[in-house]
Amino acid sequence: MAGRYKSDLGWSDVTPKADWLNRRALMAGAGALALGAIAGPAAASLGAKKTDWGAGLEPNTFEDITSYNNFYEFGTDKGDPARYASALTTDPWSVEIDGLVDRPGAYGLEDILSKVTLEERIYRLRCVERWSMVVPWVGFELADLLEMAGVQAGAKYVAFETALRPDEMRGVSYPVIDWPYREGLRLDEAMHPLTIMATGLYDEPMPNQNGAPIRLVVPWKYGYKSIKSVVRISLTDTQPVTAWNAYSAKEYGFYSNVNPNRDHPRWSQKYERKVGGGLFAKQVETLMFNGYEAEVADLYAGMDLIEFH
Ligand SMILES: Nc1nc2c(c(=O)[nH]1)N[C@H]1C(S)=C(S)[C@@H](COP(=O)(O)O)O[C@H]1N2
Ligand SMILES: [Mo]
Repeated sequence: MAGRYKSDLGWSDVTPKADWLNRRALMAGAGALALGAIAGPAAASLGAKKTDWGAGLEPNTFEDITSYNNFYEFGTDKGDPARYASALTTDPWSVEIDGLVDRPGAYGLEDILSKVTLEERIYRLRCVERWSMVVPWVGFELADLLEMAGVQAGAKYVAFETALRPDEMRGVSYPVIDWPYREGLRLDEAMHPLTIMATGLYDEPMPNQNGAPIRLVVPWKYGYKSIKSVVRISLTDTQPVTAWNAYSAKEYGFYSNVNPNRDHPRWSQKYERKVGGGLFAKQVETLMFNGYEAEVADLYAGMDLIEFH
C-alpha cells in the first residue's frame, strides 16, 4: 500500500489523546512502580510508523479497548479477559508456520519483529454481537510473515490457532467451543494489505486481554475472525475448520464478512453500537465490509455473499 503513508495523522492527532495523556499522568503520579509495565508516559512506546489508515476515525479510549473484551479462553464475561488474561505467559513466544511453505518451523517473535516495520493502523472493529470500536493497532502485514515462510504454489487457505494452556487459561475447562480457538482465511484475504498481525495498540505492546503477544486483525470481517495469541499458522489447500463455524455454521460462516444485508439468524446486523457511548448511545448503521468496501469488494466479485456469509 505504498502511497498510503503520506500523512502523519495518527491516534495522537485525534480526540482521545488528551484523555490518554491525562490518564498516564495520573497513573505516574499514583506510583509508577506499583503499576508495573503499563506505568509511565510512553514507557513502552513501540515507535510505530504513522500511516493514514483510519484518518477521520475516532479511536476508543485505551480503557474501553482493554476492559470490554471477548477472549473466551479466559471466560465469557466481557470483563473476564481484563481480570484473568494476565496469567498468560507471553515471553518467550513463537509461531509455528507449517503446511504448504518452503521454510516451515518455529518463528520466534523477536526474530519476526526484527524483520518487519511496525505500523499504526487505526481500524474499525465490528463484533458479530453488534458492538463496535475503533482501535489504533500496531502491527505489520500478514503477507510479510507469509513471505518469510515462503508460500508454495498449491496453498489456497491459511489456518490459525490460538495457544491452548489449561494451566493459564481458566476458560478452557468449559466446552464453549472445541478448543483450541481456530480461524482461517482464503490466501488472497490473508495477503491483502489490510490484513495485519498486531503486536500492540496505542503504540504499546499488546495487552494480554487483546491477544498478546501477537494476534490477527482482519478489519472487514466480524471480530471473531481476528484470532488472538496465535501460536500456529498453517498453509493448506482445503478450507480449514474454524471454531465458530464448527460451532454453528448457520450463524457463523467461514467468510464472516461484515454485511448489513445478511442478518444473524437471531438478530439483525443492520445496526451497531459503538462501545463507550453509554448504554443509551445511538445505534449507527453497519457498513458493508465494515467500511472497507473500496479496498476489499474485488476479493468477492461474483460471489453470493448471503450463501457464502
Ligand atoms: N483466541 C481467541 N481469539 C478471539 C476471541 C476469543 O474468544 N479467543 N474472540 C474474538 C471476538 S468474538 C472478538 S469481537 C475479538 C475481540 O477483540 P478485542 O477484545 O481485542 O476487542 O477477538 C476475537 N478473537
Ligand atoms: Mo466478537
